[in-house]
Amino acid sequence: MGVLNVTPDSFSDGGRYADPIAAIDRAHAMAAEGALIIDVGGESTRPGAAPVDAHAELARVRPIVSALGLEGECLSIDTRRAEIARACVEAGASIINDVSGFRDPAMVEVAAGCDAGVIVMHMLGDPVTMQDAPTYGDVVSEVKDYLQRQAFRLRDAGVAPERIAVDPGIGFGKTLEHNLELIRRLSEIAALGYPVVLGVSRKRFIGELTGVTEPAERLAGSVAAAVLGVEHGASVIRAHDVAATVEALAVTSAVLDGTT
Ligand code: HH2
Repeated sequence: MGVLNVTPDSFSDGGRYADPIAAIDRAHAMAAEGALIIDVGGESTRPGAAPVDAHAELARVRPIVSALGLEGECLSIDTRRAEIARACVEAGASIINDVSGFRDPAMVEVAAGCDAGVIVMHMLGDPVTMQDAPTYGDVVSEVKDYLQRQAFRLRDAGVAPERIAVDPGIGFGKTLEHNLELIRRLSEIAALGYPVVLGVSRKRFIGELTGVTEPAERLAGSVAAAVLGVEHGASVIRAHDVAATVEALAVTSAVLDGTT
């Protein structure tokens, strides 16, 4: 899954693809590099980010989703807002990626009223406060229980289980140790039976481990985390650097299960 942030302020690529032509070119480039899904987002959810106005978010994402949808790309819309999810599914998105894990009943309703895939992600609180001393008893069991509960809510509303994927939400209300524990024990989350999506690309914990302060330069650490994620059960890797990630995962799957 290639990341396409059409925002002015995303933590690693804010402003680069705010122009629709640049965004569409970037989507084509990621597809050519091997991305099977393009994840379009119009709101930064980096720690401390304030929410954007719904009109502004829709104005950023809808033209891109419509243009790419017409070309038949597999698109995911990264949003916490029901009206944005609905408009983008109508415009051609086939996956709703909600970093707030379908907490909003209106989001569950949108999911139930369409046939898009859904990604249920775990986040502690909201982006403004999530990194204020996050605490858990056992981070893996708490995240797993939350994902299972939210998946049941979706299923109760009529979303077929085959449409659901889960994501532990690396960096969303987690310390370095929490992130490492979640990757190390990702197979426990995969045991829920839903495909696991993992977003580690360029994140702060990679910088904390490597000393690389510029997010766009965290490639080696990001690829290492992606490979380990797949080894521990991830099915989808959300990445900014698609070519390098696709190459690394080709080797990983060949070694793990003979897929060449
Ligand atoms: N991470 C980010 C955004 N959306 N979605 C899923 N499912 N999993 C993730 O880990 C995830 C996500 C944050 O990364 P990015 O989009 O690069 O930054 P920003 O939120 O600043 O736009």
